[in-house]
Amino acid sequence: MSHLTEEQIEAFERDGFVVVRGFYDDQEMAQIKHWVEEVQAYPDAPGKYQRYYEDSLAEPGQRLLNRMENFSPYHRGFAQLFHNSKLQEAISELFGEPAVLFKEKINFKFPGGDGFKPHQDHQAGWWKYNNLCITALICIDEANQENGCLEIAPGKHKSGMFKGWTPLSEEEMKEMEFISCPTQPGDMILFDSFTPHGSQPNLTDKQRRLLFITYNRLSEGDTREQYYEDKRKSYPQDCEREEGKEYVFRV
Ligand SMILES: O=C(O)CCC(=O)C(=O)O
Repeated sequence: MSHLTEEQIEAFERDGFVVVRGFYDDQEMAQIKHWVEEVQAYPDAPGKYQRYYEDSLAEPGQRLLNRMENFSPYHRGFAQLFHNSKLQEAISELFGEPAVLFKEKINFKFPGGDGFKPHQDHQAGWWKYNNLCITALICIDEANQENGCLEIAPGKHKSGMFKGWTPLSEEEMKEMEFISCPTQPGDMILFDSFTPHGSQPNLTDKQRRLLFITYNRLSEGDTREQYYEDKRKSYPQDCEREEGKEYVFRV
């Protein structure tokens, strides 16, 4: 059974992304939101899932949970949502072959949480693991221009990768036009790992949570464990960091 229409597949190929409204219904979303709240409440734990913090832009000195990654091995509900599911099937339709989970994260964007400079996901060292990824953004809380929804530059995904490990420069963005993609809970945005995107800070008083689930072609291998092993070394979560050492988020 197909989960995407021909028009949606065409739009994805043309623009490098497609917005699928209401991919999950209200009942499914109530469940997913509950799971997000469960993992959000997990304690920091060295050697397990990975939790990253940021400085609040609103309250100096306050640390905010910014993102959580690699939690599906520690949560049965998410594992079922990501594997052998309608989500994995929809991504496989776009690849034209079976997809395998590469990584997953929740971006929490609490009030005062920062935005993301425009970038291509592939610039974050993903080229070491595969040639192309497709990410599904699942909207948990309404996302809009005030709280920092996703902003995307359509039609630029076929121009290859810009510089590794660095966001896009003003010069590189000269020919790009970023459009806002507001979403409601249950909406999904599918985008390719060469599609330029970013977002603004959250200047409202409510959190804005988005789930990002990334797959690659199964024919390029299952490299998820290797990716997280490498990331634990190169950019460890806050509770695994050495005191006095500086860690800088690059892209
Ligand atoms: O959560 C957001 O606002 C955008 C996230 C993003 O671009 C990323 O994590 O690569």
